[in-house]
Amino acid sequence: MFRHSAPNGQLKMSTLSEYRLYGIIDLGYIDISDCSRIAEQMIEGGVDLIQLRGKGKPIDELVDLAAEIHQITRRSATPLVINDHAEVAARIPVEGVHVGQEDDSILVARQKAGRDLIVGRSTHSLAQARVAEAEGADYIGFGPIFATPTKPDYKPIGLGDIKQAHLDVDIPIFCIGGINIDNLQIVVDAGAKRVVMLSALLNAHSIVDYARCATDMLA
Ligand code: TZP
Ligand code: MG
Repeated sequence: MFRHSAPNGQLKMSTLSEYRLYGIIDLGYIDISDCSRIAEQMIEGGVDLIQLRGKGKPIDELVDLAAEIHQITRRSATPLVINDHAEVAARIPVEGVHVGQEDDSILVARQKAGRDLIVGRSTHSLAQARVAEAEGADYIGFGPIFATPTKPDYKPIGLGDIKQAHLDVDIPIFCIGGINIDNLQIVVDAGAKRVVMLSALLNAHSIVDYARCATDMLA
């Protein structure tokens, strides 16, 4: 159970498994000056969980940005997760960190953050999914399902293992990679309950409408 306080003092209790749509604010797609507005639009559209991804950005810059975005996400008690850099979570009270296969272990990420928080892991196979659960991840990303310009070097794993992943692993699974409104239904039909959308959301004409459509399809 993940517990966090809404600013009105009420304790909001949610399980990660209730979340359906995970949005990523990726600085490779948008300008730093747009981050707060995009976070607001994601929340208005019903995005359940937001990640800040800033590949190659200096830690101090990510710390400042995380603080700014957290002012927004905390109002609706939407968890904010920092990609790669648990040290940001040691300085800003964000709700989580996300680590890939080549990043810190789950344990090291928790140690660097210095407190109990959500730790997610990227996985690209059933074997990696099982290991991530055994290592104590709170959720996994599973993919890339489809080829994606966001991670052009990664070979897509396709739809075939999604059902088995849900049988093998008890922690929440967020399917990721090339997912958009046009292919979401086949991802759901393949067994997905939760998805990450990055470029599809950030490139949407209306992030609010796009996210609402996706959350309806995942309901
Ligand atoms: N990890 C696996 S695929 C991926 C990440 C970060 C990229 C997802 O981005 P998009 O634009 O939704 O394909
Ligand atoms: Mg990473």
